[in-house]
Amino acid sequence: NAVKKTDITVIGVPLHYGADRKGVDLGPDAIRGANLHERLHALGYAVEDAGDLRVDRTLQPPAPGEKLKYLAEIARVNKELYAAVADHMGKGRFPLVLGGDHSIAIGTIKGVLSRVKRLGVIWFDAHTDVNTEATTASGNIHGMSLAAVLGYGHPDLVSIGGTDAKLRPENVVIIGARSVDPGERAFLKEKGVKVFTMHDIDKHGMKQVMEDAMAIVADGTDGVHLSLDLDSMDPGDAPGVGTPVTGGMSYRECHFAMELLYERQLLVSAEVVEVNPMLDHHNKTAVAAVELIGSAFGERIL
Ligand code: HAR
Ligand code: MN
Ligand code: MN
Ligand code: MN
Repeated sequence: NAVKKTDITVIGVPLHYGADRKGVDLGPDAIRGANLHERLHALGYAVEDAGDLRVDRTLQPPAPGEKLKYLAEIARVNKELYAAVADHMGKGRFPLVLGGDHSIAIGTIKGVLSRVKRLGVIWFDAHTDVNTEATTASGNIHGMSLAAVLGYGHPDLVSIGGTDAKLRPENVVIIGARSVDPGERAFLKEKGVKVFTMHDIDKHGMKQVMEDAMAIVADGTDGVHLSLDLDSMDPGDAPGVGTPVTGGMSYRECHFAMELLYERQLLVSAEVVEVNPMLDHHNKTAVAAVELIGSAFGERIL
């Protein structure tokens, strides 16, 4: 069920509540508008678009200090996403989920877990998204999604898609981290999640980091999910994100990482998140996202 010669289903999730910042809900159409389908077609894939999940646009802002902002709607949308991903994968298709903010990783990964019990996850991000309501400073659920799929956090998030199939911390790697909260640092250490920080990329180079990362996520698993937060890239190359952090992965490093991923043929599913066209310049970040997807699906220079 690796990427090559697989039929792809695109699922849009125009959700911004996990970031509590407007614009990222326009991500799916910005990515489509950057010729996602044409690019995948040119590589020989059969692509179907399931359209966008419905999101309630009318919610009132949360009370100040709320630690799980918009929890009910985020949980509802993620449950629908879980079901959609499980359904399309059940038909032998490769789900490619377009965010939306990174809280949608909960629905995506739970859906994939329902089909691939021993799942590896490769999570590109400037952040590590392992806060819970106990540690978050912002109350933004997009900073809690990785913790939730590992089984930690609010029951309404953790229980999405059932709790039988579990993502195990030893099967997860984070790449590109450079903004980690104190509570997250403790969580990562305690649970044993391997993080390749920007320091590691600087020190060892992307080739070595990817080889080590892929060895970890491939070990004892039957497939790997790619969770690509565009803020993993340097804001100079990907300015259209809600929480930019300087000193990120360069355009070339990111491309190379995706090319190496394709070479290993590990992927069974992918999501691209946090593209915010309202903060972007000429759709640059969505274009970069589509180019990265192209590389992850086999595009080469020659
Ligand atoms: N760690 C911070 C928080 O919990 C920032 C979260 C992240 N933003 C994202 N996710 N785009 O990676 O609020
Ligand atoms: Mn993220
Ligand atoms: Mn991030
Ligand atoms: Mn390319």
